[in-house]
Amino acid sequence: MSRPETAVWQPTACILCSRNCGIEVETRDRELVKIRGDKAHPVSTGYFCQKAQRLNFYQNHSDRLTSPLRRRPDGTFEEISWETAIAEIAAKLVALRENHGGQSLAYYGGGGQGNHLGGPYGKAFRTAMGTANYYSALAQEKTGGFWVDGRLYGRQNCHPTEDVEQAEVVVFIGTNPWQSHGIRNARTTLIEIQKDPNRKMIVIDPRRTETAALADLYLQVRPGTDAFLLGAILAVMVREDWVDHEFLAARTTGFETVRTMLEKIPIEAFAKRAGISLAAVEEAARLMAQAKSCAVRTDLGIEQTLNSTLNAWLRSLLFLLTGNFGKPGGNTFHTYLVPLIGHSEEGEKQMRSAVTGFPFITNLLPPNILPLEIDTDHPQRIRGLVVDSANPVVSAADTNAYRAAFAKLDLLVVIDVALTETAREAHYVLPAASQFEKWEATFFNLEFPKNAFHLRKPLFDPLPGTLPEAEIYTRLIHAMGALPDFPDLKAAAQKGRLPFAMMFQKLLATHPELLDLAPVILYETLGPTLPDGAASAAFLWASAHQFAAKYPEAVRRAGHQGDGPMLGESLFAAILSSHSGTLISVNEYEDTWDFIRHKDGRIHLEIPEMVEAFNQLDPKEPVETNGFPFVLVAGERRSYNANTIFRDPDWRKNDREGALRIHPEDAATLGLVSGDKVTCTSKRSTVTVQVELADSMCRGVVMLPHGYGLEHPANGAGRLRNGPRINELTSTAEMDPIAGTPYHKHVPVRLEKLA
Ligand SMILES: Nc1nc2c(c(=O)[nH]1)N[C@H]1C(S)=C(S)[C@@H](COP(=O)(O)OP(=O)(O)OC[C@H]3O[C@@H](n4cnc5c(=O)[nH]c(N)nc54)[C@H](O)[C@@H]3O)O[C@H]1N2
Ligand SMILES: Nc1nc2c(c(=O)[nH]1)N[C@H]1C(S)=C(S)[C@@H](COP(=O)(O)OP(=O)(O)OC[C@H]3O[C@@H](n4cnc5c(=O)[nH]c(N)nc54)[C@H](O)[C@@H]3O)O[C@H]1N2
Ligand code: SF4
Ligand SMILES: [Mo]
Repeated sequence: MSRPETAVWQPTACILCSRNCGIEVETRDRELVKIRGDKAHPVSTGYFCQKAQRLNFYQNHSDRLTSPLRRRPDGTFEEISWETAIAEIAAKLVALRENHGGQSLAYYGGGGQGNHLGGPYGKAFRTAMGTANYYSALAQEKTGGFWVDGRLYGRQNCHPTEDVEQAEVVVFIGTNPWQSHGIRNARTTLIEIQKDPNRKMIVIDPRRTETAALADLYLQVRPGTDAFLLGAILAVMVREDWVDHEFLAARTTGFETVRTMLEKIPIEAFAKRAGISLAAVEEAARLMAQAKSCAVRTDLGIEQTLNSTLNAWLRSLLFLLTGNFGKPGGNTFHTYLVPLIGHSEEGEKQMRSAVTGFPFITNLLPPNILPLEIDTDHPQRIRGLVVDSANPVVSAADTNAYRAAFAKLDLLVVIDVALTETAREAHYVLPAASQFEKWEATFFNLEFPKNAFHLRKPLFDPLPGTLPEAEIYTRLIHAMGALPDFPDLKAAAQKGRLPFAMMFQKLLATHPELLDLAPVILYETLGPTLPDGAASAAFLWASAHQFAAKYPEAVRRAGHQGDGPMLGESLFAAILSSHSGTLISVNEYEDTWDFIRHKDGRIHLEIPEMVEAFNQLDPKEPVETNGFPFVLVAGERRSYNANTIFRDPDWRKNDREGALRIHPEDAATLGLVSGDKVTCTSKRSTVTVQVELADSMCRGVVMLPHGYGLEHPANGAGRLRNGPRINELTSTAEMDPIAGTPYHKHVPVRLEKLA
């Protein structure tokens, strides 16, 4: 094909982080040739970062899969047809379910940074498998926070977001949005805050990050001590009576317990334990409490470390005690078109994993326990696992434990676009169409007061041999005998959505057991009637109706019209036709209180388990290093890493080897200069890395980037590994007791210079 005279720019989104910025792409053949921000995207409005420029390395590389693969006894793979693959996998899943119960099956992944449209199909597939076992990367980071939200607000999916853009004071704790983004149009937003003399930025991070360099107040916290620091800040607020009594009285319960708890602590000793002066703690408390508005944004730095769940409670108390909730520039809830998470009951109805008895949070189990749930003689162990859109062999704690456990499985199926490290362990590998080859969407729609949804149209046909997840799961569910045919519904769909809606509602009313299969039913019935092959978006029709029924005013404020079901129809029509994304809801701040799910409509500040954990904090200096004098932060976000989404190291424009950052004085004691090689040894293993001296580091702390250690074909023969595989160093045992979130940011290590 010759290149068209005028470039055709097509809208889609970047798939590298939760922002999913709208982009426009100029394509040639199957290449993404030029990329620019899409000004029509309702949230990102033209913004995008340097990583998006490299997206062609995701779309086109030599590890793309083009055929289902089956492992031979000698460990090599053979190509098989889709028919064979689906039939054999389905038969094996059904046999495992019948012989050992659905409990013996599990599912891992179900959507990365940009590909969530397959998620509901994965859920239907879990129904067919008869299992609730769902492992997800979200349980490597956010589940402690979700659990806290459940207690504070009544349901684990009452999720607060942060209005960084309007806040007078912005607090970033354990996050580096300059590199990781996570907030809207991060770099522009950060620079705006920095330039505005009336606004202040507080950053709490052991490394003077790119974000910290812009801060008005930077607190170089010792790794793993945020609970002490946040406790000290909160205690100052209470001591000075810098709390919002009006808000606390009107909206919350349990303040007295929290106050008593905070009044008891030795503030200066807590501050000292965190490596921060009392004056700086007082200044932070004053800035947050006295601002007209203050928003708190936290991420992995307090989640993947000691006291993960406790940290989530304390950070919530920062905005709740100061009354910075449900108002502009504070923290607020948001709507969800398709909920990213659910809710797990506690108490008598608490669901637990079979072997370790670990509780589900938001219907998820933590990857840290998965090897233990497999690699055991327990009769209810996991024997069959399906992994979709994840690479746990490198991205979950303890690569070697994962490998050993996966070798024990009767069946491991991996659905991915690439032959990953996890796929190499599988019995079957199923090739998915890439995110630019199918209809896609992200469910990271966490904005308030204006929330948006972006259904993306494919840029290309599926690479020959690949299928979208919707089709893969539907075929599997059929082959498992779990999906009836619905000729009448199909016929009704051909006549129009109104007759279809009536029949569909009647079907679910008479067969409520089909509710969990609704996405596949809609895919097969309504799906074929949608324009441009958008069948896999069919379940959004139901989502749009539910959403419009729940938030009619907010949907109308977003510009959609109609009453009753017509509002849902017009929302769905807008989602289908606006290829750069569309506003779905515009809320008023008063709506915040309707999101609370406690019966009394209040925020319950007191969480007994958290009060107890807080009371156990001991500010005395720990002395034991047990031969591991450094704390390794395993998994920093930098300018050229993006989880394990890119496999070809040529995508990186710098930091090709993924250097170990170390403070120059620490380096001097080991006789190291930048570029030297060292071994980095933890309790679990040793990796060899290159060092980079960095003044931004704090003494005693070293950092390695996330997402390295992937293999790629070498020129010539064999495969090469690019950079350190950090999860060889981490341990499944090092995790939060409540949420099971790993201590990736707190790995004790020693370093030795290589000759
Ligand atoms: N460039 C890039 N961006 C990404 C990604 C990527 O791979 N690359 N991944 C995306 C994903 S999946 C996620 S979840 C987000 C994560 O985004 P972030 O959480 O912002 O990223 P990290 O760099 O992992 O960790 C944030 C900060 O925590 C600090 N930290 C370490 N230990 C501690 C501690 O004990 N206390 C405190 N207060 N801070 C500590 C680190 O120094 C680091 O600056 O990034 C997303 N964006
Ligand atoms: N030590 C340490 N470990 C960490 C972290 C850390 O900071 N330190 N960070 C953690 C965090 S926050 C996260 S989110 C996880 C991320 O780790 P994972 O949950 O493993 O997710 P990704 O690395 O994003 O892997 C995405 C996979 O999806 C595949 N993929 C891409 N597009 C598609 C598609 O359309 N369909 C299908 N089926 N597959 C697709 C990619 O090829 C890749 O294999 O890592 C965690 N692991
Ligand atoms: S990596 Fe994140 S911030 Fe950068 S363009 Fe992609 S989605 Fe936007
Ligand atoms: Mo993440």
